[in-house]
Amino acid sequence: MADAIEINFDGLVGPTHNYAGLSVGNLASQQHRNTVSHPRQAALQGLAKMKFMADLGLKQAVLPPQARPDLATLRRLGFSGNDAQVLEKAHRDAPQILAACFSASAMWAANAATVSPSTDCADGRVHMTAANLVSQFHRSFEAAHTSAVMRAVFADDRFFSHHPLLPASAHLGDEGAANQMRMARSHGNGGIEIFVYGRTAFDARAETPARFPARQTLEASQSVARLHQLDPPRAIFIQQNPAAIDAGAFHNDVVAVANENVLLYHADAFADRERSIAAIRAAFTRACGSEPILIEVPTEEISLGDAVRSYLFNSQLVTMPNQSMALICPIECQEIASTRAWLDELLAKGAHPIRTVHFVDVRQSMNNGGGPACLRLRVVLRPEEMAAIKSNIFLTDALYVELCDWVKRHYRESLSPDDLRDVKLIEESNAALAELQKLLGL
Ligand code: SUG
Repeated sequence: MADAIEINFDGLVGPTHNYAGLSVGNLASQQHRNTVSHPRQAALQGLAKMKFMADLGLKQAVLPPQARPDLATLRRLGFSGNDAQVLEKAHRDAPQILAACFSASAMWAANAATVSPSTDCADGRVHMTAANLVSQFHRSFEAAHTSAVMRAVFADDRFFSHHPLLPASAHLGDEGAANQMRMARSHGNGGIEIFVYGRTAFDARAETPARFPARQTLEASQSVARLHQLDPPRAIFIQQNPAAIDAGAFHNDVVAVANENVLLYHADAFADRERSIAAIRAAFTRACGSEPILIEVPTEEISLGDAVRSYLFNSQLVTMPNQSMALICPIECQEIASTRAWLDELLAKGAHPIRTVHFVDVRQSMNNGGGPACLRLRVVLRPEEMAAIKSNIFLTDALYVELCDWVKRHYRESLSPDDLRDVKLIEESNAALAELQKLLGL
């Protein structure tokens, strides 16, 4: 299946994008708590990134936002009456719960699911497990809807196998592809899947971060690998460095990114660095018959603090149509001296296939701890698998224009914390999503 390609499915930012400081351990989310957000700009920034990727010659698709506020969850928690009354009571008694139910966090599609390409799976189908996201309340109720969207988009069961969400328990906290990296000689070849977990749930003596929660458990990662029918030697489990989580790397994709045979990672990304790297190298070499290219960034060149501030490792590392690689970085990497210098040097020394670096502005998402790579879910598909997708979700020039126009007609320019009690926001969001559904043929 050498002709398989990678498609980036980006989450479209929803009309209620706001800053409520909901994610403990996510420094940007905490820093921007209760500041004014700009939903229209956020959505246009996301769309501009998608268009940029498509213009590079890469296949780009879009996933719809979810309906927010989640009134069903508010009612489940005892807020009653008509919609306006539910908002008013929640705003008065539990403003953080109201904000959680308004969160547009489904935009970070890297947390939507874990996906294994058909070539990795014993039954030759693409396997998908939507993430339960149990570790953060506001993200936990994305899961059921995400699962439904995945089943609707990847509907043909000759090609796609969907697994139910893992049980909604802290023991099985699953954050999707943000904690999984795939490496192979090329996207179409069989490869290895590296699952990076934050803690071991069933071992009370295991090392855990001291300050911040470790969201992904080993037991969740192992379950996904089993469900996806991965060949055991090709599925490896590496613990994320608790110090990285404590420095604000709440997902592995804040400190590491892989593409085909290249792994770019911070020296402090993994617990027991030498053993972890040796395990990755050995598994890759055994499975792929050649050595991987491992680019380690030392702390002396980029501190963990700068890695988290810049989101350098949340860049998208992609294979270009001419087979070279490009790194699509958040614009913050250009503004921080250490990452800027490191990127200049990366391009100067060439023992790796990365030939170009581009910068994209997704600041509205970055303010909530979501960089370029957080916004997308990677799916490697063979031509016949791609042809089985019937909805109008692949980004063309025409769809891009339509989506920008749709955003400009429906999204507010800004949202402040107080706006979350405005019942008109519900009507506006519903109208926007109803129109989008038709536009995307979902
Ligand atoms: O889960 N932020 C998201 C950011 C997710 C980034 N994704 C990846 N690294 N793949 C999170 O912490 C902030 C919401 C708020 O504070 O309003 C938030 O949910």
